[in-house]
Amino acid sequence: MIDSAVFATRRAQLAERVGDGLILLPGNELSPMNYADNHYGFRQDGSFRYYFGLNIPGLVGTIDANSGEAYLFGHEPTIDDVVWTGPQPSFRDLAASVGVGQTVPPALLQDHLEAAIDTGRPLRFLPQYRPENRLAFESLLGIPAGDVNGRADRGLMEAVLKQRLVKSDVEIAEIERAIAVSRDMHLFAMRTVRPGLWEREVAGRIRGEALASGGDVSFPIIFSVHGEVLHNHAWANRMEDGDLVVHDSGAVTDTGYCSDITRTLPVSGRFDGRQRSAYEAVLGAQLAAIDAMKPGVPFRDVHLVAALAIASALTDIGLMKGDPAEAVAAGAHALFMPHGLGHMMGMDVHDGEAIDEDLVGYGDGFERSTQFGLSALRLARPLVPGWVVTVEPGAYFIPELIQRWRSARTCEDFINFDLLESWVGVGGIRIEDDVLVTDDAHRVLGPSIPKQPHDVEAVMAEAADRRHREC
Ligand SMILES: [Mn+2]
Repeated sequence: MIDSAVFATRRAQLAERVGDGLILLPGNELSPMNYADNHYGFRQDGSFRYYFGLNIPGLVGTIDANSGEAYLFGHEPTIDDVVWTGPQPSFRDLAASVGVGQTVPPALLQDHLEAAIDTGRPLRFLPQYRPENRLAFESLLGIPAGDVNGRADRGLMEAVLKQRLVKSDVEIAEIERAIAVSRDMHLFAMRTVRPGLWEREVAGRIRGEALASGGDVSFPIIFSVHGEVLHNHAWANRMEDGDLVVHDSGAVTDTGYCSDITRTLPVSGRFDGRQRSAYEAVLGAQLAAIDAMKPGVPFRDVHLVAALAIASALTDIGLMKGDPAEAVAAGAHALFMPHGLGHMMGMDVHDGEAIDEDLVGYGDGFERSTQFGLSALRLARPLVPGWVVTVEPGAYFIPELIQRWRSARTCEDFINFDLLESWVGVGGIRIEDDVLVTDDAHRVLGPSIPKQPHDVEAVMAEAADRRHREC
């Protein structure tokens, strides 16, 4: 439960920053799965929840930027609502719990918006990622659904991001609560993974940990022995001795804050020689990158610290050759790590990207690179105290990519393709933690989750021992 004054203060700050006009912030609706009344679990829009707190579908909030007044549009529960979903608190009380005194029936929303437009003041809204909200805008405002995002208000987008990306102590505490759930999810996986189990047998129960905490997963769980497929949501493989399994998952708390943590486990319970050397390359890169984080340092530079650490370690292994710094400048490391080092995290697992990915991560003189790998970096600009950023380097052995680079002779001065071909099958490794930028440096958030190879192996071995004793 977050105090009502927190939401009132956020709205007042936004109104002051934006200055004039009416700010329109629609919440999310329930999304149907396969027919209208059978819907997916509800997930509120991040910006609506940040300013209006309520985790209920079908609401709309407005903030008058001139007067600072806020309105919530929704209806009082009907007897039908009570019959089907049980006794409900009154809408007026819910609005009061987030500091809003003015509740208005949804039928009056159009008049409210038109009254503002008639006075010649701007109506300001964010880009809408849900099609039903774009359709609602079409019928409310007469803007064709396909044009809605083009008419989003740049000043509002910047003001909301400036506010949402810098986390308060209350928000950091909520994120750490989500990471505590992540810890349960990861320890469960470490204690359960073994040869012969199907990925889905573990992934389904990992989600159970998130649900049992009172929240849910913050995004679909990635749990796969094909970790080289970066966003593999299938869980369709049987885990075999000698496999590595990438487990990238997160929780969302009942207050709407996320975690996003990745660990990579040896299915056998012990890393073999090649797995260990590649794992240590990734872990070394993650620790070096975290160490480089402090206010004012561009996250692009932190990404390059990780890239250089991976290139250096892979050169020691013999998979890369030549000067590691030159290899990174040429983009050769991206054969192994084709993604960016991390992203903002908060109420959304990619915080702020629902508003605009480039506005979150670029600007301040930073432009997105076109180089393969670096072009996938979502955040480049200098770090600011209060930001929470994921740090998630990886190393992957992607057969199709290796083949393509080999036949095109891409970066051949830096890659030992002959040795590399014998590594196809190792799969992928990623290690991710959530890091707060503090006033002078950084802090890795949450309770610690084993990531040193011997710590991961110890958790797995202890669980295996217990299983044997119970047999
Ligand atoms: Mn992530």
